[in-house]
Amino acid sequence: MTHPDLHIELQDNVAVVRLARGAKRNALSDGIILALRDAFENFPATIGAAVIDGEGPHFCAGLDLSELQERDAGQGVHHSRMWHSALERVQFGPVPVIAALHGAVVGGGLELASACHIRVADSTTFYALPEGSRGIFVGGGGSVRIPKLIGAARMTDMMMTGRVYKAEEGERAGFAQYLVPEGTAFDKALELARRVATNAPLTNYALMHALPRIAEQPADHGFFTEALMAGIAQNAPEAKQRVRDFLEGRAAKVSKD
Ligand code: 1HE
Repeated sequence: MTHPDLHIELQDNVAVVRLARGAKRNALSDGIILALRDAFENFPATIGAAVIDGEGPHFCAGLDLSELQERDAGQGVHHSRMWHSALERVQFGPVPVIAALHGAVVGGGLELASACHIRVADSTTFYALPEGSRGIFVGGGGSVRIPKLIGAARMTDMMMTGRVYKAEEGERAGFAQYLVPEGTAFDKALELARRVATNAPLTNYALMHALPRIAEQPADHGFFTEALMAGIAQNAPEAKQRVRDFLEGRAAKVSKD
């Protein structure tokens, strides 16, 4: 499924997914959400990482509020579950996803960003959950994912008081792993995606699919899952080749520069 407000461009082994509804601050209509789900289900096997970006001065203004008005309770449940299935494909899909954040990252926009694996924010970024003041609740997985980034206490405060986090304090709170100058989030995200795409596929798979599950498990289960994943990863021919490359002086050393 394609959608005029979601542009997908394959740049070698990186997919660039761009919300393209700048006039409405990239507000997420049902059509965009379904197209997003579809995109992450159908990348060619050559794609090794993805970047999500937003057109114009804001990453995303969240749910398209103009679509909210006509829904009853049952439809609201199904609508939320639709968002869950789409963002589940982003988080647990085929490839790591880097979000390039700028301007408003609010409501469902923050829910989308929190389903990505790495968030790069430029200095214009701000984070908010206006659901609190609109009389609604998060519905795109935010209550599960956002506390994992910043803690339930901060999320409660944001929704109860309308608190807005600016770029720098947002990075300190845990929203983004990278803070970059204005206008450079996309370039940095693309650079990281290219690097991530060079990893052994099983390593990326372990980081996307095993690590978050291990984090949810009791410690003794987590250690056991870790051991299984470690054994599988190291058994791959690619892992053996990479270790051989290092031992024979062909691979880069770890460097702090
Ligand atoms: C929208 C939306 C939207 C803008 N749905 N149309 N999200 C919110 O509550 C955030 C609402 N938006 C804003 O607070 C502001 O628009 C922004 C801070 C993001 C940007 O401000 P600004 O001054 O750059 O733009 P603007 O003039 O407010 O908006 C430009 C147009 O986009 C305008 O339409 P126009 O026809 O008058 O030009 C806005 O109405 C429209 N627009 N945001 C629909 N969100 C799975 S559950 C998730 C629940 C939520 O996400 S709730 C939070 C929703």
